[in-house]
Amino acid sequence: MARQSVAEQFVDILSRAGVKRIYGVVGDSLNPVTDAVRRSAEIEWVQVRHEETGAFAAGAEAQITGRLCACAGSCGPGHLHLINGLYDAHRSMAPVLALAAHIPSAEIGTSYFQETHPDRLFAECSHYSELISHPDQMPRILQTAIQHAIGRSGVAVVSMSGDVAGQDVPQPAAELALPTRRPVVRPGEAEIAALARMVDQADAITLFCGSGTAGAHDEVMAFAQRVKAPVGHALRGKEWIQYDNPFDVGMSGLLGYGAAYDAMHEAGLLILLGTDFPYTAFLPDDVRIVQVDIRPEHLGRRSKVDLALWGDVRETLLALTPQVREKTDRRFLDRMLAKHAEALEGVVAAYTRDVERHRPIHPEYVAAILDDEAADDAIFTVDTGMCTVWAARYLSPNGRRRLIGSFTHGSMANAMPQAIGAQLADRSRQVVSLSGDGGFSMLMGDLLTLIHYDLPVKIVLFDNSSLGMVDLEMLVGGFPPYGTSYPHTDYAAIARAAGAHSVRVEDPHDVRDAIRETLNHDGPALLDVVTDPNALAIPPRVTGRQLAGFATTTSKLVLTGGVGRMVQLARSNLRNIPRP
Ligand SMILES: Cc1ncc(C[n+]2csc(CCOP(=O)(O)OP(=O)(O)O)c2C)c(N)n1
Ligand SMILES: [Mg+2]
Repeated sequence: MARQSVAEQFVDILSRAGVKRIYGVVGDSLNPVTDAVRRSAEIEWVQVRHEETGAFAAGAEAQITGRLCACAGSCGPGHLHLINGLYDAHRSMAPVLALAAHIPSAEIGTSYFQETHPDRLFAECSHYSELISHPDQMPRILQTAIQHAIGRSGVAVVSMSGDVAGQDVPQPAAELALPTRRPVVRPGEAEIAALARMVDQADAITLFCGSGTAGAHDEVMAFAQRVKAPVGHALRGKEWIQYDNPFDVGMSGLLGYGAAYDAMHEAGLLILLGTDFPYTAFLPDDVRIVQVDIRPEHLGRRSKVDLALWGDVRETLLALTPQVREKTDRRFLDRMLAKHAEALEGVVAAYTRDVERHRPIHPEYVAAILDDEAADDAIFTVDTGMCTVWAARYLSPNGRRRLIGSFTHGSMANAMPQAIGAQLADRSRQVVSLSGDGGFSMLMGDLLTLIHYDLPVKIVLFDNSSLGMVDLEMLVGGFPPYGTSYPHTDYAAIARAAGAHSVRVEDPHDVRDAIRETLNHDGPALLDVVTDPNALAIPPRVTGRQLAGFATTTSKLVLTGGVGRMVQLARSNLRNIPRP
């Protein structure tokens, strides 16, 4: 049998684990690996302009496909550039394998040119970070890394010097047992029975859902129906829960809306389903709380819990629902649905006034039309900043659309890089990046990657010449805005010069046509919408201190956000309340 190099075996094992592409920038220390990729029929090298983009793209591809995805950086600065995107992937629980190439192995520890210690560097943003310093370590280290990334849903990093990658493996890899399917994890019978007792005893139950409810829409609805519970969600639960939901009371948190906060605080029993929602200020401390999570380390770390269940949400509800008595009293549910509809009606009225004539263009108007015009199975990637607010409030999930952002790590510049990974996973699907001008310009070089690979990503750029979210935070905190504004930039001209289709709009009357033209274009396209930097949204719960901040700066800048099509769901849920 022909001899195989460590690099060839590396690529071979990745492809057997389902990896389709490696995002990266080449470099001397990576050469044996990139050469093995060049000769591989299964794995493609995606040549990004900045390694951070590659890590974000791999993380997004993993979130869309559920498969292991990969990125690579050359020694020192090359892999250092991966780090922010890897933090995001890890905290989004995306299975990503990163290769951090290392300086020549004989030089490690001598402060050699470009020296870093990648196995230490990536320890915090991974489940596993190890150095392959001898060919004999292959294939076990790589297999272990893959098992960590898939099995524990997050990042694993393998560091390896180019000289090690270029050596022959002592023996061919045996068939490896690679875990590719998730197991069923259900709490024990005693725990399910204890929860069933608590549910039977409780009068007013609220469910609060996070990303752990992925794939459990029907089970959550069936349980809510049985116990007449309002259902709220965190941002990462939105795409899984906020559609076909007769129990919807909206979203809690800094960007929240509707009655989720009240439903959680006025309940007798609050059940947290697959959520690691970080803002303890929004969680009640005088309500009985049950938490269900697949990750035991998440249990009880945000609020006190009266009962903790270690298990998958869907499996837990499948076991629990038949064990609880059906409740007939809908009073709490109906009161919360009414409160929710009322809260949404209020903001709709505030937002819809004059918005078609408002100049500069109101960003909420853009988001509302985008929601209307985008495909039913679109993938939206959303920049951190005000775009997150508009996406949370205006994009309507339906069980087929996807919504990806940097919702836990909170990094800027995520959306366009994530769109690259989402689009490469499926070229035929509509992928729309909601980008802020600050975020877009941060990794703007990778607009060239879209063009290079002719990826039909649609970038909708909310161009407010400002770091708008921080402007708002300064205002809320009582600081005068500083360091937040940018000179006006014609991003459409930049995109056109780079080879993308582009449109710039400044008149609200042109927004719908421009969005249609952009979405219908058969190739990469950028829509530069000049938006109002002062279209601010305030969180529904602001503390006294924060309010003092508002009072000391100017309050007339403040506009509460609208809520788009959600109001229709709230209205129809109200209509569906059975009349006695
Ligand atoms: C990498 C990074 N740097 C800084 C921040 C702090 N930050 C959060 S949102 C934001 C402003 C984003 O501006 P832009 O992309 O233009 O969006 P806008 O809020 O204006 O819509 C900043 C600076 C961050 N989250 N991530
Ligand atoms: Mg901006």
